[in-house]
Amino acid sequence: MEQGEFGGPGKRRRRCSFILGVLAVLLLIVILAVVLGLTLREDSNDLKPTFLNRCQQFQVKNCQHAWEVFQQAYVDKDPCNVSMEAYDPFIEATSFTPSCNRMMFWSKTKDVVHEFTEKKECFQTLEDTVLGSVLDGLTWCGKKGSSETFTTGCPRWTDCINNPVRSFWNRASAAFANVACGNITAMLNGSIATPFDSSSIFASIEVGNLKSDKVNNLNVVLVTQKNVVSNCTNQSFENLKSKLAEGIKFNCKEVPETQIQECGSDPEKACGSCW
Ligand SMILES: *[C@@H]1O[C@H](CO)[C@@H](O)[C@H](O)[C@H]1NC(C)=O
Ligand SMILES: *[C@@H]1O[C@H](CO)[C@@H](O)[C@H](O)[C@H]1NC(C)=O
Ligand SMILES: *[C@@H]1O[C@H](CO)[C@@H](O)[C@H](O)[C@H]1NC(C)=O
Ligand SMILES: *[C@@H]1O[C@H](CO)[C@@H](O)[C@H](O)[C@H]1NC(C)=O
Ligand SMILES: *[C@H]1O[C@@H](CO)[C@H](O)[C@@H](O)[C@@H]1NC(C)=O
Repeated sequence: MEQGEFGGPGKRRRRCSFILGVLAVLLLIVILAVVLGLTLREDSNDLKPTFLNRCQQFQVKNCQHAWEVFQQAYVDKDPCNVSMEAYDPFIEATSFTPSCNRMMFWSKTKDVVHEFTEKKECFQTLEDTVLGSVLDGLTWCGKKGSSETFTTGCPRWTDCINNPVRSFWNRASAAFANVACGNITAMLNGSIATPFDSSSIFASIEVGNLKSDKVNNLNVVLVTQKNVVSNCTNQSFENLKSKLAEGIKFNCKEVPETQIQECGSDPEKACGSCW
């Protein structure tokens, strides 16, 4: 036998330990996968405790009832056929009350707006209220013929229009806008070509639900970064104005992101004079 054809005894031993090494790694991967699989499966049952936990941070009379009517919106239904209206009982159960002059809307500025409202708790986004907080970041759906809630294998946002998560956010956004009062603020993105994007929830749901007998002013804060793409003269704001109920006044101001971040750390400015 030619040395090297199949490897000498030394090479064979090395190959042997190499194979053992590969087997050990494979075993580790299998163990990890099993452990991860179990953890993920546990997580999938987490919606109810998470919901109740978050709900109890707010003045909701009966969170258990809120959970039950929430579930009824999508359980035992085709996950692509859940309407906005299915969540009406949930909206009612939370008995959300607005904070006039402090309501903050946003579109394409998620990080900067939440960093700002969380730090000073003066302005309030939908996600800071009971309407949005209990389900922020979560996914859920039901299945025809089942009484369970699923958190995996659900349609994604764009898979179908009437999916449980999207319908929920549309309904909660409509409820938030419906009761908005006083001066309201909207943080929009000055780094994109169309800050008022007609496909956004802000444009397609919220603006149309603002009531002129409750809202005085809509103040747009157009957040700018290093490279300003759009300013307050952008044509899309004409579109916004045309969608506003008559009587609601429109203002727009370009504000650098750094200024908003600085205001977040100044309690007096965060509630008023930041822009
Ligand atoms: C969607 O649900 C409604 C009732 O919620 C029902 O009347 C309708 O037939 C359903 N559509 C489909 C395509 O399943
Ligand atoms: C505006 O949108 C761009 C592009 O999606 C993003 O990179 C940027 O961070 C956004 N600006 C703010 C203030 O959120
Ligand atoms: C509402 O906004 C208008 C115009 O920006 C301002 O004059 C008024 O003082 C504001 N009212 C409140 C309560 O903030
Ligand atoms: C606003 O943007 C337009 C182009 O979109 C530009 O012509 C104009 O000078 C800008 N205005 C200001 C005040 O920066
Ligand atoms: C802002 O307005 C929209 C129309 O609604 C245009 O399509 C954009 O091109 C415009 N943006 C800029 C930077 O001019």
